[in-house]
Amino acid sequence: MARILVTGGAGFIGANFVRYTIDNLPQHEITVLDALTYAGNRANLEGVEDRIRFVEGSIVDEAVLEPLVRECDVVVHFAAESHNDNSLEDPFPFIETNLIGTFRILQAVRKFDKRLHHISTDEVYGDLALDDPGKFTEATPYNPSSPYSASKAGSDMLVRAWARSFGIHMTISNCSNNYGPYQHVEKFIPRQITNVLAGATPKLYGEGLNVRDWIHVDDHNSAVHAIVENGRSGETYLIGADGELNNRQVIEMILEMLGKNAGDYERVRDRAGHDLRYAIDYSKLRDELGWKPRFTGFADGLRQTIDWYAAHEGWWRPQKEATEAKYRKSGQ
Ligand code: NAD
Ligand code: TDX
Repeated sequence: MARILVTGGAGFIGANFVRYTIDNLPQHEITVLDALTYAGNRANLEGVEDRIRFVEGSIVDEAVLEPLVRECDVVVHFAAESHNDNSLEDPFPFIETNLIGTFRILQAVRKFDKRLHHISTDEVYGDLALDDPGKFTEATPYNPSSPYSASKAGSDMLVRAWARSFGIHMTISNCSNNYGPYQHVEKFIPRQITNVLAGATPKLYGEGLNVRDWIHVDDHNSAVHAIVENGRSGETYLIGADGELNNRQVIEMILEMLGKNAGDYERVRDRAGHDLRYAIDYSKLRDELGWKPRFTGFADGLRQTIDWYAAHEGWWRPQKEATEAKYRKSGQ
């Protein structure tokens, strides 16, 4: 049994982590610390609230953070500003939460000698060419492109420095693009699903040839548990599930699964600095920890995700109009 402090536990991946833990590892005690930004939503924890302790507050706020870290065994740190497009419009919250917030967590785990698992992204490695046969590995040099990915790269570097300089017990995971229930409608897959459900046209950036390496959120979270339980302190593990597809393929699949013509989408302004391709080699995680993904068929996972959004209009409707208003302003 462990007392786990989950930062960002009211967001997409964090809330799924809480649910996954309650369903599969119910011996653990969970405290969620979440600032409930536009991306955080108490409704993501509906049905499990009585199984956890929920604290509303920011990881930047030492007065809130420190007692929670003191009382836990391990911090699983999901809290972040997570959307590339937002980081292009207004980078400051990314600097504050992803860098200063992670710094505060590091100081607290150092002070109370606690274990930290830091959740990060494959975007810290920059991008690969479309015709590059290679994939990212733990040895790929950092080369982030956007304010978001630079802030995550910086947070990873801080975690490594605190391990080397102060001997904190930590692991880091860098995961590829997640999909599944409770993902904010600003992100690619839920935006397109809810566009179709709302009678609007799906929006593809540029030519749509950019490749993302999709992983179901439950596979990300089972890998996080494998690392928290058996990962070696000081190590980084890449998490992926061999899910490479370009955006055009994904948008066409969504349209077809919802009974529309595959070509019923609109091309909009491309993202500035748009990364071309992400691809993960997860052999270290597989070979060292024996982890493997459960959702190996993207089409099945996507269908299940579409069904979830179709059945939960009351969850996504309140975010939809404000999100699309933001996109309209930036011509996307
Ligand atoms: P999200 O935006 O859905 O959720 C982020 C959560 O963090 C929200 O609940 C928000 O309220 C909370 N938060 C933000 N600032 C905070 C602060 N200062 N203090 C406390 N809580 C705060 O993001 P997500 O997609 O669930 O991503 C979670 C983590 O996983 C992030 O660290 C992200 O970089 C990483 N990641 C995401 C993906 C992906 O595909 N979504 C892939 C790899 C890694
Ligand atoms: O409307 C859209 N149309 C479109 O073509 C949106 C919102 C996105 N896109 C494209 C941009 C990307 O190539 O789809 C792809 C995926 O976009 P996002 O969902 O914004 O994800 P991405 O930028 O790849 O980053 C995601 O994966 C890595 C997460 O948001 C990050 O938090 C994570 O670190």
